[in-house]
Amino acid sequence: MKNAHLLDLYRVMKTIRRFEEVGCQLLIEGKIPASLHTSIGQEAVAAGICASLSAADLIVSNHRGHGHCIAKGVDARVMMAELMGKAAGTNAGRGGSMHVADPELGVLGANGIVGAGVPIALGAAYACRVRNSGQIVACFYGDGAANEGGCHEAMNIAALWKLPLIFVCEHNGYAEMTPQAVHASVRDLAVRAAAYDMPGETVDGNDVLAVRAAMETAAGRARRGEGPTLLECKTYRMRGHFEGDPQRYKPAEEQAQWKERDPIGLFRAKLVGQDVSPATLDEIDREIEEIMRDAIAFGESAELPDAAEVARHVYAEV
Ligand SMILES: Cc1ncc(C[n+]2csc(CCOP(=O)(O)OP(=O)(O)O)c2C)c(N)n1
Repeated sequence: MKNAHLLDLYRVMKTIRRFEEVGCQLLIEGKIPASLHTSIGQEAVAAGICASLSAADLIVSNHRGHGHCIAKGVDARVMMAELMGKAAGTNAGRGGSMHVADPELGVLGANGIVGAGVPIALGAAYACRVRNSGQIVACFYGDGAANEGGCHEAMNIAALWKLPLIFVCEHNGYAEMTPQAVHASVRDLAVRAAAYDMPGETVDGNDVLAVRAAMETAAGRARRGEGPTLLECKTYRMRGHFEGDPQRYKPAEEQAQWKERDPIGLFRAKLVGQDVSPATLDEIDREIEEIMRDAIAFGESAELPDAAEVARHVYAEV
């Protein structure tokens, strides 16, 4: 892979990390008026999957969706404004962190209802087929969502109709506070793909190049009309389920082990090992800090929605 593409992956992952770290700080300061679910530790999944998508392709996200949206091209300023409930946000301040959407960029929406995005992605993939648009759809959902009935219904129909859909299961080990061993009968959720006669692969979700390679194959199949793929990306949520979660259910040793496998640290080391100079990466980091400063300033100076228009954008206007 060309160095420029590798640096893009680094840039996307680091932007997600810093966006969410900044978001955590703004939450403490009371500038974000809702709860925040970060994907810190899971950035390689968003970056690796979206690297194989074109601008026209579509994603469906979940309640932990900042990374997916950034990787698909949502502007940090507009998303920060949304998190702050401002009129300049992606959803005109009506959605907040869990509902970021930007259809122009192919982001069909984050979703606070666990598993609810999966049937939406199915519908989008069916629309791509009916319109013969050439687009494909990536659907991000968690290991908890993988047990929802709608997820299985969507997999069945997607496989039956060979729809251009990639099921991206972000297996971060927990559904809220429930460890995977307590909520799923299988260790590797990718084995469930066999029940629907589609390919399923378990990928190291902290290795952005592994995620990207698996997605390249899956996206190729989808584009050729060969149907869906289930990609289970094994990763780890390095912070709480929500900001403020004391995480008593996570063993300290487990947290320490995954800290060693921080996807950004791993990728940075790999790049430096491939003769990318640390100064080049530091320069990208500086650029990202500038983007964050700009996003905070944009969000803080943006207006709140006009109270007289409170019902606008809530119901469809026909
Ligand atoms: C239908 C539904 N059930 C329960 C909840 C409460 N809830 C919010 S997030 C969550 C866990 C989701 O786990 P997972 O899908 O693994 O995603 P993760 O939070 O690990 O990213 C639950 C149970 C919800 N929002 N919607």
